[in-house]
Amino acid sequence: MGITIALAGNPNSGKTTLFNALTGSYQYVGNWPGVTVEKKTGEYSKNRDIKITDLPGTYSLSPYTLEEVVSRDYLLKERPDVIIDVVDATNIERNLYLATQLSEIGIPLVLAFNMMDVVRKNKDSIDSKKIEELLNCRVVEISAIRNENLDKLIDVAVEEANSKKKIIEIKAFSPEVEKYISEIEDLLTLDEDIPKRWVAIKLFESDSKIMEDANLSEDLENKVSAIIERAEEEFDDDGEGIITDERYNFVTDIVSKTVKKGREGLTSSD
Ligand code: GDP
Ligand code: K
Ligand code: MG
Repeated sequence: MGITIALAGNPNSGKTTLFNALTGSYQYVGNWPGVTVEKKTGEYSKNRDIKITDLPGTYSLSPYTLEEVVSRDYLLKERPDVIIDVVDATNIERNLYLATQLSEIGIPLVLAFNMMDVVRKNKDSIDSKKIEELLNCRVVEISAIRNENLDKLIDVAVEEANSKKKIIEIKAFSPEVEKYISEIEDLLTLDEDIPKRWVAIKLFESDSKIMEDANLSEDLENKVSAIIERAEEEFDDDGEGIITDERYNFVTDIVSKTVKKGREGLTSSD
C-alpha cells in the first residue's frame, strides 16, 4: 500500500533540494488550488508507491500568510501518512519552533536535520540522540545536497507512518499553560480527525481560521473566552503571546542542552 509523505519546514531549510534528490524525474509541478503558490508532488524514485509533497516554507502554522494557510490546510485536510520536517541544522533553534506545532496535528513526525555537511564544516556539535529523547520524535541527520542518509530518512518515515503506536506530540508547554489548554480541550466535541488538542491550542490563541471552522455555539464560545481571560490575567499577555513564549522557551532550553556552536557568530557562508 502506498504512503504519502509531506515535506514541511522553514524557507531555505532544503525542502526542494531534498524533494529533487528523492523524486528525481518523477515529479509534477502545479499550483495549490485557488492560489499562485507552487505545488510540487512526486514519487520516490526507489519506490514509486511512496508519494511526496513539497510544502511551502513556513516559520509557523498561524493563519497569517498564504504559505502557512496552504501548508496547514493540506496537513489538516489531506492528512499525509507522515510529515518530514526539514530542519536547517545550522539553525536548529528557529526551526524547532515549527516542529512543536507540526507535532500537534496528529500525524507522525520525523525531523530531518539537513545541512549536516555545513554543521561538520563549522565544527558545531549536535546531540541528535538527546534531542530525539527530549522531543520524543525520530531525528535523522542528512545532507540533501550530498545525498547523505536519504534512504535512511525514508526508511524511518515509512516506519513511523506504519507504526501502530500512539502519536506523541512534543510537550512544549508548562503545567500552568497545560492546565488552560486541557480545560478548553474538555469542552470540545469534534467528529473530525483533527486532534482536539490542536483545536484547543488554536482557540487559546484566538486563531481566526479555527474560530471560523470550529463554529462554536455562543455558550461554548463564552466558556472558552472565560478560560482565556483567566490565563491572560495570570500571564499578563494575550493567548497567542503566551503560546509563542512557551514554545520559544521550550526550544531554547532543548537547544541549550544539545547544541554547541563551533564557530560562534559565523554563518554558513563565512
Ligand atoms: P527550501 O526553501 O526549503 O526549498 O530550500 P532549498 O532546497 O531551495 O535550499 C536552500 C539552499 O540551501 C539552496 O541554496 C540549496 O542548495 C542549499 N541546500 C539545501 N540542502 C543543503 C545541504 O544539505 N547542504 C548544503 N550545504 N546546502 C544545502
Ligand atoms: K528557496
Ligand atoms: Mg523550496
